[in-house]
Amino acid sequence: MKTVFSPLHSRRHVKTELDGGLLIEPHEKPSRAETILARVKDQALGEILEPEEFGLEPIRRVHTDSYVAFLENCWQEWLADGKQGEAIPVFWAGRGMRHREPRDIDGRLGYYSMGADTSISDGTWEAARASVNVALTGQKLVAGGERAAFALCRPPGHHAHADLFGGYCFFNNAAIAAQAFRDQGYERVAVLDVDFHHGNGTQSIFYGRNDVLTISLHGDPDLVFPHFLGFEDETGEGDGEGYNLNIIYPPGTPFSVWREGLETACERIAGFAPEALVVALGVDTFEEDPISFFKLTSPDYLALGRRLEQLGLPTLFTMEGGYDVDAIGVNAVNVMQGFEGKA
Ligand code: OKP
Ligand code: MG
Ligand code: ZN
Repeated sequence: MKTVFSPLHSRRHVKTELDGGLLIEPHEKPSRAETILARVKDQALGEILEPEEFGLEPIRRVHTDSYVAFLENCWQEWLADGKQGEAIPVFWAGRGMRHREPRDIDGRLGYYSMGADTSISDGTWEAARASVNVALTGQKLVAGGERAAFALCRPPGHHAHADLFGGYCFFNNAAIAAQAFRDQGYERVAVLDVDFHHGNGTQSIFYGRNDVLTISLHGDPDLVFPHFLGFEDETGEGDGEGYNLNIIYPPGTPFSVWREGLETACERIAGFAPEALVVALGVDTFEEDPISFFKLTSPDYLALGRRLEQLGLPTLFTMEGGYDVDAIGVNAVNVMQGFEGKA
C-alpha cells in the first residue's frame, strides 16, 4: 500500500494545550507523524509519496469561505493585536447570545471554534493545508485504481465542522476526500470513523445528505470530548435521515465488544453499497492511550484491517488520533498490514 506524507506537518508545532487548567505540551505533536512514517519504512509497507497541491477549491466544497479566510489570517491578526502567547479561544456565544462573526480576533477565535484545547501559532495554516493535500493525493491514488492508500495526515481532521476548529483539527481531511470522490462521479461514499472520539465534524458536514453515509464508533460523549454531539439518536435529518450512525461504548471497552459495533457498521456500509470508503483512522482506542478509555491491543489493529478489507471497497485511510507515541506506528501500520492480509 502506498503512503502519502508531507514533511510540512511539522509546521504545526504549538507549545500549548489548555488541559486541566494547565498549559501542557500538546498531545497532538509532530513526533506522532514521524513515528508512523518510521514504521511504514521499517515494515516496507510500500512507496512513500509527497502530496500534490490541490489548492483551496476542494476545501471550499466542505468549509465556508469565511472560515478558510479566518484560518489563513488568524495568526497574523493575533500578532498584529500585540498578543504575547499562542492564539487560544476563550470566549463563545453562549445560550441567548448572537451567533454573529465579530471583527475582533478574540471574538473570531470563539466564533470559529468548539473548544480551547487547540492553540494556533505560526505554521498551523501551512500544516493544515498540507494535511488536506495528503488526503487528496491519497484520494487520487484510490480513484486512479489503487485498492487502498494511506494518507498520513497531520494535523487530524474529523472534529472540524464546515466552520469550526477544535479537538486538534482544522480542515476535515476525510470529509474533503469523500466530497472529492463525489465530485469525481462516485455516487455513494461511506466514511467510517474508528477513532476513539466521535467524528462530529464529519457527521455535521454530511448530516442532511444521503449520498455520504457517516458512521462513527466512539467513547460515550456523555463522558468525553466532543461532549455535545455523537449520541445514538443522531441519525441524520431531511434527505440524510438514516444516513448517520453513532455507536457508543463505555470506559474499559475491549476489542471483543468494540468489534460487535464494527460488524454493525460494516453491515450498514455493505447495505449502502458505496463506490468508495474513507476510513477516519484513529488509534487512540489503544489500551495505553493517555486521553482515552478503550482497551484495544496492538494485534487488534491487524484484525480491524482484515475486516475492512472484506468490504471489498476502494479504501482511503486518513490518519486521525492516537497519542501513545510509543505504539502509534505499530498500531496504525498494523491496520494497513491487516488490510493486506497479515494475520
Ligand atoms: C482528537 B482526535 C484531554 C483533552 C482532550 C480533545 C480531544 C481531541 C481528540 N484532556 N482534547 O479525535 O484524536
Ligand atoms: Mg470515532
Ligand atoms: Zn481521537
